[in-house]
Amino acid sequence: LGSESPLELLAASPSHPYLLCLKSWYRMLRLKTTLSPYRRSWIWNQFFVIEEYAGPEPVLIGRLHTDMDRNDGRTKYVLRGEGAGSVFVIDEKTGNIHVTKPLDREEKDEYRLIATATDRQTDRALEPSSQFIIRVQDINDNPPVFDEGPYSATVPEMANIGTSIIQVTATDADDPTYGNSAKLVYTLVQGQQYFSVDPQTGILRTAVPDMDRETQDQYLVVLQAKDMGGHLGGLSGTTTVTVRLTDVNDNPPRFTQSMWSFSVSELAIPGAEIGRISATDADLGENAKLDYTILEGETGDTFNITGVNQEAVITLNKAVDYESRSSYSFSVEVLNPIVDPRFLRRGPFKDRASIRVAVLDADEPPRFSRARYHMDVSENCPPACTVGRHLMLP
Ligand SMILES: [Ca+2]
Ligand SMILES: [Ca+2]
Ligand SMILES: [Ca+2]
Ligand SMILES: [Ca+2]
Repeated sequence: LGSESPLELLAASPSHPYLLCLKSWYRMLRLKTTLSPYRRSWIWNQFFVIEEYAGPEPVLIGRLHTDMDRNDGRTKYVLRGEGAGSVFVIDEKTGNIHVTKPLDREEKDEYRLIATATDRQTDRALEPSSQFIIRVQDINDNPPVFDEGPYSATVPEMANIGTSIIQVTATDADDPTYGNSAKLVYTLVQGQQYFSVDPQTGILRTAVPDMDRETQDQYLVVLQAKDMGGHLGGLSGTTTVTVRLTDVNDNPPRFTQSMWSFSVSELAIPGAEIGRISATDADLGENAKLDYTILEGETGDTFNITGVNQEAVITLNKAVDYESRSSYSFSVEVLNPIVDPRFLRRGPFKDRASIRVAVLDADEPPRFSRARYHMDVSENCPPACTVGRHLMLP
């Protein structure tokens, strides 16, 4: 900086790890200083220390120097402020500043200090005191962390490719403004077959259009976030997302048999149970709701059907008579009342079965053909004489 700048910042030995850093900052400082309309005699305002660096000896950060220093030992350099005397020590004769222990940028990223140069004999200031900053330079010493994981999420089965499921977020404690130490890229470690993740946003999406809940209803996805922009040598963290498929109505109901045969005694009274039939539906809840009906036909209203879940009960609605009709045949239908138009191409969401009911002849007690009879008998009838005949019905 020449004679115009009486105080200099000098870098440590060329083999020192901080040298490059200081040199580049030194150039920036020069530029800044040149542009400043209010130039002061202290020309530095920042030093750098790479975090977490530990050597056998206190590490030299840099050196304060003033042109007023005639190298006669009269100049005394003094450091005050944050960490002065403990974290940072200065050689009061040479102006060399050392850091005494490893620093953690994630704990404290800068220290504000005040430098003073005084005449050792007169104790007068050779330069006005000036504040400067020792900035802690980031290294990539923190892996990405998924604070909210493990996650769980749901997506409807059969959802279109690219359906958004959940957004995962990892954080990285390193410096987001310097280098790539906190630049994260998301990838899938497990579940690539069915899912994709946006490398930048962490949004998990479906990657296939036909995930079927009835085949597999849950997936364990393992996601990774890697810093250094995902490049080799970056640090990584993982999390899991348990993806559960929710049901859609993609399965029609099916009777468990195509035909049932039952029998009923002609003595059975209306309301009597004739038999039970069943149907299945692989879906859940409303999508598996089954409505049963007896289809219109010659049977009329002789029978009733009442469905409860996957089972339906056929009951007698009207008395039957073996002598007038000994068997009945009719069709029953089962259907899903709520259908999803997307799956109608898979066929009608209903099914039919045939029912045959045989009426059993019963040993009926004899009945009088009439409820009341009127007969005449002559007064001269002997102790046993025929009064009349009546017909007993079978
Ligand atoms: Ca990092
Ligand atoms: Ca760091
Ligand atoms: Ca269904
Ligand atoms: Ca389903």
